[in-house]
Amino acid sequence: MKEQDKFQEKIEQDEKIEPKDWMPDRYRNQLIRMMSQHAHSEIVGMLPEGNWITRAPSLRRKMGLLAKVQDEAGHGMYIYSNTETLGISRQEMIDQLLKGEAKYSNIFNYPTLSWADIGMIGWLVDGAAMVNQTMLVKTSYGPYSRAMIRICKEENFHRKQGHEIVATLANGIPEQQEMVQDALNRWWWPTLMMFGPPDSNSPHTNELMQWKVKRKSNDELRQDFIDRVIPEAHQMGLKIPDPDLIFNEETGHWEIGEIDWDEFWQVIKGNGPMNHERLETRRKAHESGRWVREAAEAYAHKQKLQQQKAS
Ligand code: FAQ
Repeated sequence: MKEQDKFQEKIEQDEKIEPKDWMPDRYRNQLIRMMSQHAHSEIVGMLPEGNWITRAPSLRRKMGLLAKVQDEAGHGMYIYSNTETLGISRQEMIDQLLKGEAKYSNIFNYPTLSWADIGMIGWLVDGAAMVNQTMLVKTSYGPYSRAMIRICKEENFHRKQGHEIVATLANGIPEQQEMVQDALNRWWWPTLMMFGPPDSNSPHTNELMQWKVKRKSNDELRQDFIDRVIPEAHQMGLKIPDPDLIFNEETGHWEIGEIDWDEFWQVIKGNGPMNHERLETRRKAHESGRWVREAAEAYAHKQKLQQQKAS
């Protein structure tokens, strides 16, 4: 049987594709694109929350946030390693990010203006990421699928801590209620954009679904998220900032108004409110970590020489 046919049969039988298996170049490159963007998102995603570690309102909140940001770093490292199994080095991926050639999630190009934004990132952004990543647990590439199992467990915990922050503020004094509603007003639409452009305008979805890399389309996942999160918002007394929002009794689904896709394309082209600052912060962090990388390399080299001498 030809390699191409064997590959296709595995996909059809729902078997995982593993790093040493033959795969079409296009499948490999699509996964590198998607997984490296995902890893970059985890890394850049630490920045909006990291800004609030020193300003968390209590020791408990500070510990929770610190642990969450550390988890995101871990997810980034884990997904970079996963992507390396496809034949690209971590260094190459990081260079692409720092040169501004790689994409990362639109959502991390918005500022965190108040403590309520930290709750929104946990409840809404991690909530959206989880809907997407739960689908990716079933993706056809073995290493990515297995990484998603562990990552989803942690994201679920993040979502819960975000929900707790939002619910506490929504139950608080009028100023806290106002602050959390303001945060929802700013984060709602960019969060819906995280699922990607509408299916009718998504160049990669069809191909990725044929290969079972994606198991649901952008619009299907967006709808799953909307149906799950709107009742939660209402339960906390929050108002969804969408005058056209209606519940369709016949379909049992919430229907939203128009998403501003111009804003989405602008943000992912680098013209969002925080794109410049996010990349600058990453560049500085990379530069100031240079001595650590060099020291680790020198140590590893020395260890290797000692081992060679001993054997
Ligand atoms: N942001 O044809 P499609 C997280 C680009 S993790 C920026 O629909 P596809 C954890 C897309 O790349 C969040 N760009 O593409 C956390 C393509 O451009 P290209 C990240 C986007 O691949 C929480 C073009 O638009 N998760 O948040 C976005 O079929 C809290 C056309 O799009 C993942 O990356 C976007 N939102 O579907 C961390 C999950 N959407 O490459 C810290 C894995 C689309 O041709 C704190 N990725 N674009 O130049 C995926 O599931 C998919 O790749 C999609 C896009 C759904 C993101």
